[in-house]
Amino acid sequence: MSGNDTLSANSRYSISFDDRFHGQSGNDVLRGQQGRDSLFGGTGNDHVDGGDEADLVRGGAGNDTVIGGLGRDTAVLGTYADLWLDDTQAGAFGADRVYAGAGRDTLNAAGGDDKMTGGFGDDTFVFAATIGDMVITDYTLGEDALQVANALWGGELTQAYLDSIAAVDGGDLLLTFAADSSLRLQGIASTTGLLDDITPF
Ligand SMILES: [Ca+2]
Repeated sequence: MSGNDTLSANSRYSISFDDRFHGQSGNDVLRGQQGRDSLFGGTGNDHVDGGDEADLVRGGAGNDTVIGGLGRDTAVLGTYADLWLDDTQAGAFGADRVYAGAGRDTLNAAGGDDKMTGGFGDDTFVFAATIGDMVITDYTLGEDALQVANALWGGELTQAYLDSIAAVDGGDLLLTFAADSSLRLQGIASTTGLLDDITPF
């Protein structure tokens, strides 16, 4: 398909419940709804929504909005400035794998045990109060940024407080907010400089 397409895969009418859409060029709206879907926005500024279950959602080139929905999704946001959104969900059920790719991306982690790679560009990772055990594989101090819900901080956000919830674990920096609520920054050895990257909200 080319042009600006709006597709909706309502798998109530699908035997397999598995849909595959390629939007190609144009600003496409792809909605997977139920089923294990494979959605690719292609070029253009696309809206790609996996819906329920474990989907493969890809934005392609352009400033895309990519939504995982429920289930353990794999997301490849593609080039340019993309936005990742997710449903609130807990633990392994919502353990998404997100590759943001090149560009200044914004990744909103609403819940689940997600693993995120920002890729090239200064990326912003946003953590709502409902996060599970999150991992960022390539966090870069002073370039990437963290927005963290006030509800996750058990005290005033100072360097001393940050140090009190931080631990170096296996070469990573692990921030533990509560049981089953943490953020692992792979390859980061200390909290030095991290406070300047964090915006509470
Ligand atoms: Ca990026």
